[in-house]
Amino acid sequence: VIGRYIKLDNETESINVELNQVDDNHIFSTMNTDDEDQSQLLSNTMTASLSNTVIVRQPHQDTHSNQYISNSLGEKGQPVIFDPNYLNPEERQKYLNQWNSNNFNGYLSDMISLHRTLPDVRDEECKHLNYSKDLPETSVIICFTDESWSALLRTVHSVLDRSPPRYLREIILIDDFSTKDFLKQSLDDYVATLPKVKVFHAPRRLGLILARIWGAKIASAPVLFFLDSHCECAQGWLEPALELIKRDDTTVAQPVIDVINASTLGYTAFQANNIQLGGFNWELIFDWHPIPEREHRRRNYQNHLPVKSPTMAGGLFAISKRYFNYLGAYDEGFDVWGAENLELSFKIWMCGGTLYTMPCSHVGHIFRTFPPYKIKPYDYFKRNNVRLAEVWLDEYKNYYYNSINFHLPEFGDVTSRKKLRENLHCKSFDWYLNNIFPELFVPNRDGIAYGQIESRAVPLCIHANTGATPTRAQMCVKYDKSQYWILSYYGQMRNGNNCLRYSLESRALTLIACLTENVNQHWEYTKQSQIRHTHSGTCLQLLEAGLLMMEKCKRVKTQQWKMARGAPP
Ligand code: LR7
Ligand code: MN
Repeated sequence: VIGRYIKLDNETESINVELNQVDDNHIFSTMNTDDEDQSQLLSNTMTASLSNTVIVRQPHQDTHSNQYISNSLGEKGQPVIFDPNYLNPEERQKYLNQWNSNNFNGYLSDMISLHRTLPDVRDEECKHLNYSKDLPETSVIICFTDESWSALLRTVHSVLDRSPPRYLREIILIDDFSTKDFLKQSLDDYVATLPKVKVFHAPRRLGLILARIWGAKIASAPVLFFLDSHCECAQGWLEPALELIKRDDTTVAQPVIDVINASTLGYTAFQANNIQLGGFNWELIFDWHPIPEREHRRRNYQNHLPVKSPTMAGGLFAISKRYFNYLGAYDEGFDVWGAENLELSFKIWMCGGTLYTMPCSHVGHIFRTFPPYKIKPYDYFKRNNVRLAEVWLDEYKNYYYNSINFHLPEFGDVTSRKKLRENLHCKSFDWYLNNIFPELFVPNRDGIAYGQIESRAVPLCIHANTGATPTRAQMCVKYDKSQYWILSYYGQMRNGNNCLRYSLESRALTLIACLTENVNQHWEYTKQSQIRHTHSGTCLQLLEAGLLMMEKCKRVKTQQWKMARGAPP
């Protein structure tokens, strides 16, 4: 703390704030104000009086105790509202460079303590659980390429600071051929001062998947815990996984992945009654789903108990080293990034294991819109996915191939992976879908009407426009994906993974991501060929120029639509 109050320009009043120095260039205040004018004035005054400084405001108070908890930046995982306009040109350039090289606010990250505190975000029930006294040891494996210095080391310190030492054998850092200089000698030097941490520099770019396989080979503890290189482990993150794996080493456990905001670095936790489970769609893209009712029931509505998850996000999970190797680690033909998370998820379930999400274990992850590192000039994600589909999806692979128009890239040899599946006597993908992920939409199982929806009044077809634009009818075009619909058994009118939605409040007919059990997305195709919205009891009607409206149901041609009944072929 370098000061306590500041006089404002108008000289008549002074505000009592704490001024804290971060380093030579940065001072921030913990003044709690929602008054924009006041804070603006304060910032101006300070920038004028203290040259070469930036003011960042940390406006949040801890609402529970109603007092300031922290007096330094980002502590308790609080968001920092950061205004780059107060930076001098040189600092501002650094700030922009950090965004460019990380796709998150690396400049702010560098100002926050590597040991910053986080609140104990666990549900009350979690805090009173008793764990075995002799849990297995773990090797934490963190692969990175050109990661931000502070984000990487905050990940490392959060592991060191919040793991019971007797359960942490080592932290293995795999540097996947980074180009940034500070990730070489300086990192080695820094890490040499830390207990249990080792860095290994790859001699060439391995890609995330081979880097992980390498890390797993080096690891000496019976449990592997993988993390991304921009995470923060919260209080009690480790024990729940070790407990599950100790009981049964074919159990794979993932923490709740909390959100660290890419610009404010604020930490937001998911409460146990609100966590999301991993799924995927037929483009083989990972997605999130709410916990289905069947899982609530199985757990007797006890939110803190582990939840069976159909898939994993991929970056953050614990697995026994023995079981990881038994399952054949990852397909070494996967390049750079992607598909490995679904491969491991399918293998776990189909080959006799269990995949849980643990509501009592929390790890934050900086979510960003796209990765910043150099990528190869071909679609490795697609190639990885084709390998995945060939080996694990059986006849269901055609749904994926359909989504890429059956344009299969060269995907190499998958014989050894098929052999692996055979040797392990794994169950079928059909079994997986029916038993582990029954919520997934399977076109030929769950469709009751399909194809184009053509008006009986004029030759126009309902056309899918995503986003806020209302859905309209256009000239019918055969084989156009935007005109291919499936009415599901559950009443969804689907175009790919998007569903037709009508809300009485907004009176808008739009297309958004499908959600099961959402009344606004529930439709019927009636005997009179109407498309009826169940909740509002209205029918889809064609107006002039392809405009669509929901109207009172009546026998008019403009409310009649041709659609093929039965499941799609
Ligand atoms: O070539 C590479 N070499 C690497 O070492 C590419 C990446 N990496 C490192 C990278 O520095 C990072 O630490 O691998 C890690 C993952 O890459 P990210 O953070 O750029 O990707 P992501 O968070 O979007 O990736 C999610 O999906 C990936 C698919 O391959 C991996 O499984 C990631 O681990 C996974 N991240 C998570 O599950 C965290 C939650 C995000 C979600 C959903
Ligand atoms: Mn990540």
